[in-house]
Amino acid sequence: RHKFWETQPVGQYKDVGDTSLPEGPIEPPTPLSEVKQEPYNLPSAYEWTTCDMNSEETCEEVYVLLKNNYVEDDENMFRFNYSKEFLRWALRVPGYYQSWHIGVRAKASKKLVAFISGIPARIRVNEDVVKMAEINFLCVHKKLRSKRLAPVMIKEVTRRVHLENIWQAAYTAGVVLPTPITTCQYWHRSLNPKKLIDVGFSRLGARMTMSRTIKLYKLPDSTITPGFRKMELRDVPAVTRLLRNYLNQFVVAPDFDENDVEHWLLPNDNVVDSFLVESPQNHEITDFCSFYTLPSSILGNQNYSTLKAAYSYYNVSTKTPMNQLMNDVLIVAKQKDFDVFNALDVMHNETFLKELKFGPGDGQLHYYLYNYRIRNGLKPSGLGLVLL
Ligand code: MYA
Ligand code: JJ1
Repeated sequence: RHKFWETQPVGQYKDVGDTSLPEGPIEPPTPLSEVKQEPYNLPSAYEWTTCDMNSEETCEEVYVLLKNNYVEDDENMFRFNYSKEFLRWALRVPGYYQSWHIGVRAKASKKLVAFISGIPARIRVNEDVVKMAEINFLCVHKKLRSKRLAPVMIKEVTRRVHLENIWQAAYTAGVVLPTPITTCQYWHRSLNPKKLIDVGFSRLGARMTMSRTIKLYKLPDSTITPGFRKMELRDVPAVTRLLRNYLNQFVVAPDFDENDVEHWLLPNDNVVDSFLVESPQNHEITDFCSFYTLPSSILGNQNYSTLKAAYSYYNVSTKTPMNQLMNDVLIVAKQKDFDVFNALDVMHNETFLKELKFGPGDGQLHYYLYNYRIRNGLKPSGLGLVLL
């Protein structure tokens, strides 16, 4: 059934539920001298290219490929439209390898027709911190689909990850592959219900009028929690402590240091927004919340071309109730003109989703590890990891 994935060191369907298999790497590392030194072969009309995301021109090419060919919903009404700024942030991370930003070009035209990327990360699984690659932005041009290009790209990124002496990876996908460590549900909180209904993102509920719907989703004009403010550079040490302590309780979570927090969580215009609660009494930082900006193109609507979506990222509450904290972040997102606020049922998100009027979407997100077996089934609430 999975001609490619059956050959890979990932949890296989036949092994699901086999408790005799040990947790940890599925196969041991091989000596670096035994890692294949040359790239895998592509069909002869195509060639590998390493994408320099510092180059405005290359970044634009990756952006355009994804804008026209990346992930869509099941009815092909929306397509992710990651901005160039976002792609630079997502790929030029602390300690990144340019060799893991891999493109495929048509030899004749030099047009970029496929892409896959990896970034380095330390991911803790139970007690073990494992060096991994996070694989994302796998994309093959619509005209080149179903030609088995994706397996070649996955093998090539795997080879280049191995060359850096890294043997595990984490990735997410909307499709089911062998075999998810857990499956998460997308939830959506309408901020601009009229537009969402007009573009077919949501529908008027039974016995609901437009004006009742608008009233239902109305939010206060300004945030409520005293001491709620934007995160700044000087907050990096305190936020790192708060977040590390919080992420400790999850089975799978990133092992963030101050450098990582500065990169991933310090506000970056139109890419990532972060807020915290600083106690007005003792100036202690007690709570934190964040979201990233990922618009989608609206396919074939007369009136609108983009859906402005915010995605819940890392949130920590120790003093402000999670509901109140997230209500404040919804207020900020509304102020910033987002149409919808999206979240997965990971970490403690279930504690606020229903109360804050999120509804389940029609999409799921499956989480995977490459060459690492997790013994016990993991619930979404055991996941402390959000991939972009
Ligand atoms: S998830 C986002 C993926 N991108 C999209 O959905 C964008 C729109 N779609 C496309 O561009 C194409 O449909 C893609 C497949 C490129 C997805 N992850 O070439 P094919 C398997 C893994 O004929 P195409 C993200 O970016 C499929 O089961 N495998 O198919 C994370 C089949 O194998 P098998 C996938 O449709 C990516 C084979 O590919 C995916 O032309 C993580 C068919 O190939 C998928 N999303 O192209 C990648 N979709 O026969 C894995 C299909 O066995 C990383 N397939 O069923 C693994 C870790 C690597 C590093 C390891 C380091 C140690
Ligand atoms: O956004 C998604 N679904 C929306 C739109 C559905 C349009 C028709 N298919 C949705 N809307 C309902 C909202 C409603 C608001 C009021 C309350 C009730 C709910 O459900 C879905 C997620 O639900 N998104 C996708 O399908 C996009 C792909 C998701 C997989 C992503 C894979 C990414 C890989 C990255 O590595």
